[in-house]
Amino acid sequence: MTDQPSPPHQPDCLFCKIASGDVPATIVRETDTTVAFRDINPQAPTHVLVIPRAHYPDAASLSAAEPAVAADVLREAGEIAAEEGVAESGYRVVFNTGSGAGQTVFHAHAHVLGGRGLQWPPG
Ligand code: D5M
Repeated sequence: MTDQPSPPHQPDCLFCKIASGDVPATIVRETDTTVAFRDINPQAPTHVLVIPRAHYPDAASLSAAEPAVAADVLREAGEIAAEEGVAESGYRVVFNTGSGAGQTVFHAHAHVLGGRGLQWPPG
């Protein structure tokens, strides 16, 4: 039994429910601090989301509060790219931050996109 505080959790958050297993998802990797699953609306042949188990509304608030977990999310993104076979051809890690940038789920998440040519600048 440890006295560590539970990570922040928001009962009505979709990604908190995926992290806890209350909502099903196609999980590709899990660690003590992160969960990675396939995006329900893939924008590329590889499109995986990496989330912290803890609830923070976006990447900036996650990295301010728990920089080690933000680093875990980035490390997992790289591991997934390697496992999915897109690391050599190139891939993108995206944190949409704020509704003006297209964020629709307000639980921090990295999109890992690869397996096709990706345009720059992004739309
Ligand atoms: O990205 C939010 C992403 O979350 C978007 O690409 C769809 C994805 N999404 C939404 N619901 C689900 C479920 N249930 N499983 C898997 N993926 C899901 P954003 O950057 O906030 O626009």
